[in-house]
Amino acid sequence: MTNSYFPRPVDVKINMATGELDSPDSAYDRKLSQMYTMYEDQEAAQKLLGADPVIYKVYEKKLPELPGELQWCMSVTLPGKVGREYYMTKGHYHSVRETAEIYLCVAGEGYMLMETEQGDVEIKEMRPNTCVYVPAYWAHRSINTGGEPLISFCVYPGHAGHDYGSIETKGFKKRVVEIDGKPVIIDV
Ligand code: PAN
Ligand code: ZN
Repeated sequence: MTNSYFPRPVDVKINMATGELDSPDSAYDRKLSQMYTMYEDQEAAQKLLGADPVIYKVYEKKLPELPGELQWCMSVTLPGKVGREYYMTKGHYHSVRETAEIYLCVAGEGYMLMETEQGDVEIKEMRPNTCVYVPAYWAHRSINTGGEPLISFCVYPGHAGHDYGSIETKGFKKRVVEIDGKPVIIDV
């Protein structure tokens, strides 16, 4: 090596039933107040804002944000709805668009909604032991359509970064809502 950067191995224990790590470097809760504008039903969102429920949690190990390294985390989307729309993550593109991600679902049920800037949309079911590959250039959002937390182990390139702005502005082209007690994918 020609510089002082030299990574060390890291190990961590994961509670697959809850998504918690024994020693996370970062653990955060995303509450409704931080994303309520993303929901279809703004009246329903406003009514829930007083209680300000946690929509999802992320437990991370902080690793070098460099090409060649990997970042990984546990993503836990809680069960619930805002109006008829299921709890979901904000969703994002990677700042470095040429970076992909793997999601291994370990618990719960739902969907991975993916979309490109050219307007292609794909949605894949998430169930325990389902592995979804999110290719480079695809924005991605987890949606929990079940009654238990939707828990995934996520791995992506160290330098990927997160671009939330594009999705905050334009949203996704599809939503997942409950109609007659069942999840239905609708156009926005
Ligand atoms: C995941 C997500 C996690 C939370 O680790 O960051 O599921 O979703 P948002 O980042 O959209 O709030 C990931 O895709 N990382 O790249
Ligand atoms: Zn990502």
